[in-house]
Amino acid sequence: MKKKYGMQMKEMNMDDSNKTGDTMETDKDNKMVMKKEDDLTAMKKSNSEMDTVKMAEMDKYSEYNYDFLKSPEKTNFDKDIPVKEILLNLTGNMQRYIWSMNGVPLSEADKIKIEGNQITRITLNNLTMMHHPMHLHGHFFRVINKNGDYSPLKHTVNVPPMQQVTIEFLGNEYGDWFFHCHVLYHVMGGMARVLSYDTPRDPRMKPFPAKDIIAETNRYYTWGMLDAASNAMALNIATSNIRNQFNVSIEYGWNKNLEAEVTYEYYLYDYLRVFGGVNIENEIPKSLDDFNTTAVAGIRYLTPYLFSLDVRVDSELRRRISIGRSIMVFPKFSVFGYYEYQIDLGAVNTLPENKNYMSEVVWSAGAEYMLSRDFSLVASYDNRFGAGAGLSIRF
Ligand SMILES: [Cu+2]
Repeated sequence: MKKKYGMQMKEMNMDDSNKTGDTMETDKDNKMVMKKEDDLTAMKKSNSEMDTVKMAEMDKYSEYNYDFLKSPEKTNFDKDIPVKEILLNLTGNMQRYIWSMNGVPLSEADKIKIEGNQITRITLNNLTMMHHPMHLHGHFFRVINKNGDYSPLKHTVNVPPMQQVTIEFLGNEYGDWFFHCHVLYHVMGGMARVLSYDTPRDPRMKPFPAKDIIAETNRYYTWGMLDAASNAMALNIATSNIRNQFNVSIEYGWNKNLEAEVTYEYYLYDYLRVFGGVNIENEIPKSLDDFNTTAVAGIRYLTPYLFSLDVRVDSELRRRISIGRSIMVFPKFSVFGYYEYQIDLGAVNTLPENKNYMSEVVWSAGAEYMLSRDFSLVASYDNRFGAGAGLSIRF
């Protein structure tokens, strides 16, 4: 028995998991033949090659399927019970590590109203590249699969990347129930909802106000990067929750050039934010005698193809645009570039007599090799600091 099922599983893994039982049987036999042929070819290869092939195969198809689960008893509901259908797309922003449903994290979502003595049928549609084991408190739900009336009852169901799972349950409770991804990093990034029967709150829940759990999914995280190189030092620190971010950046060139900036930015949505802050830099290149401090405001936008764009104006009404991009060309090896153009039309500052405007260009380019999660080797050229190389530390 065990062997039989083990066998089926192995063969089925080669199939698309959406196939029905009938075609699976026929396909199974075909695959068996194909598999044998594959094995013959594989035998001609060296052992190590064969292992690589097998490993790749396992990685690709090592996916269990809920169709293997069948309830010993019927789990279907009476046909007369009304059904409420809900679509929840599982969504997220992996760059900012914010997780959501239908693009909205818990802290910005309303409760989902469900009814007693009604069936709530939820289609979970995973639009991300990660697995999400979705867990509902207080209820067992049916995971609709090929076993129809015998679909299994579960309280957690995994939704694989780019796949859909439909669950349904009967409203036989009262109060509010948490529904969330059980990857704790994801729930704390916002992938959760409250399903609510909209009944008065249970008095025993008083010490656990809903706002606590909502706050837990919208916490501030801090990270930073320190570059120590032969031409310059740079420190970048950011602390951020879903909408708000604070940034500190300090760049100091050993040739006595300094630029530091503190900004607050507000995310209008995942890629666009408005910001304001203070910028300080040395007035004359290669001299720390005089500093120019200005207030700055503008927008920052992560464009399609992941260019970081920054458009701003400062308190001397100078306009500045900058664009930067890092591309990983090989695993662990990336190249990066940055270009910044600032123009002063003399709205506040007095320009030299023979000039209509003053402009300033900053650019840099370099390469980075990741030694580990925390350390990289970096070599770069910056038109203010010159060429150099050193170590980059992430924390
Ligand atoms: Cu998840």
